[in-house]
Amino acid sequence: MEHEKELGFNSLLIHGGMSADPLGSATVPIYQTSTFAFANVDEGARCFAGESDGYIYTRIGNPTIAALEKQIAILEKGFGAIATSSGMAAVSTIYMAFLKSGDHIVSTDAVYGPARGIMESYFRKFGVESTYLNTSDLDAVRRAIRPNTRMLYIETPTNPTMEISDLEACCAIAHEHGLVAVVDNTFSSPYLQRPIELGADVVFHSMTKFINGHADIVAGIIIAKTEELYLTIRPAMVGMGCNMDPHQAYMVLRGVKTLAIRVARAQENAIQVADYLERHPKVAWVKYPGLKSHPQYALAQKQMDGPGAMISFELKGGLGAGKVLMDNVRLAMLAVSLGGIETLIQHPASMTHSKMSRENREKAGISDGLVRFAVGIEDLQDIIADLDQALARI
Ligand code: LCS
Repeated sequence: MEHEKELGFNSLLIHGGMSADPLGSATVPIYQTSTFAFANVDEGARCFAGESDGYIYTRIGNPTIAALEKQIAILEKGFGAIATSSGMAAVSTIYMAFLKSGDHIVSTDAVYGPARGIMESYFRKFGVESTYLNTSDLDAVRRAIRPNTRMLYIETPTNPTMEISDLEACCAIAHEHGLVAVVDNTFSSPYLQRPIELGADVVFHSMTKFINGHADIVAGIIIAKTEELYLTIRPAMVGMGCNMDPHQAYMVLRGVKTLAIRVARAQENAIQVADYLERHPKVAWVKYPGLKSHPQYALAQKQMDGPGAMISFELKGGLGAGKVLMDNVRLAMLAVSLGGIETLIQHPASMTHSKMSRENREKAGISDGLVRFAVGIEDLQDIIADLDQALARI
């Protein structure tokens, strides 16, 4: 569309990145093909030389995937985006694109478990060093930077501790030291937080979560602030074969259209659920950026357009009580993942973050009793009634 710059967020969700289809299709067609025919040898050579924008091969690029990349780049205010097969493919691509043997990365301790796991296993094997710390402590971030530090990788809010890092300040520190500032924006989605506006160089998502939002697809995407960054990341994705499939792209294009109404509704529910939990006599603590008791409540108000739909909490009875709760919910599904239309509950210490050492989990604030609650878009009274009946069994 010509006038994209003037459109609001909701209109961009529907029209952003859409080009007029020659046959008038209202949706982006699925180009379910592995390869594309060239008109002649010279045209093929021009495509490979980058002198023509014709498509070559779906691992390198595909019109359905390109439409999604354009859409998300617009929403995140980046130069361009690179879709990947999963959120973890996005993480691997980013590491591979920017890090080399001898480099060092500083990152959030309560980052999504496997993002830290592959750094501390595979990338360490290739000589990449890492320091994980609470990136909401800016002095600690400054102190951790070494002459060989290349990347500051922030997740905010964190999975599952709901800690918030000051993106503007963290990105400024990164740039003072010549580091690339990478932000995992999965928990907020571009509807609630746009890190590039706050200084990030590279943003990524597990689109498995809010962006697709229907628990039927695993997918990821990386958004680059500049053309130079885009051209650094894209070949790493293509070379490692981390590409998305056209059908997957179509599903996400379908899901993203309702991002704003889904997140707004789930958030409305979450605000009430967090309040309910905080008042419940069997609950020890609740961590939700929309509660005044959250240690970074003011920062969340400043850098996010809303507190989102993820809550973590612990019961007074610790892990034992948490297990009774998780085994007795009926509406909420006991399952990992988040950001879908349905309410999910899970136990990070034995599930999403079970591969972390106990020591690292404790340092990152992931206690054994921590329960993570991903609020869906069901009726609020049903979500609360479900928690109520399960809590009554403790
Ligand atoms: N970043 C964050 C913040 C995530 O929560 C996840 C997945 C990823 C990256 C990786 O994305 P994926 O490859 O799964 O698309 N988080 C999950 C979770 O909390 N439960 O199940 C998966």
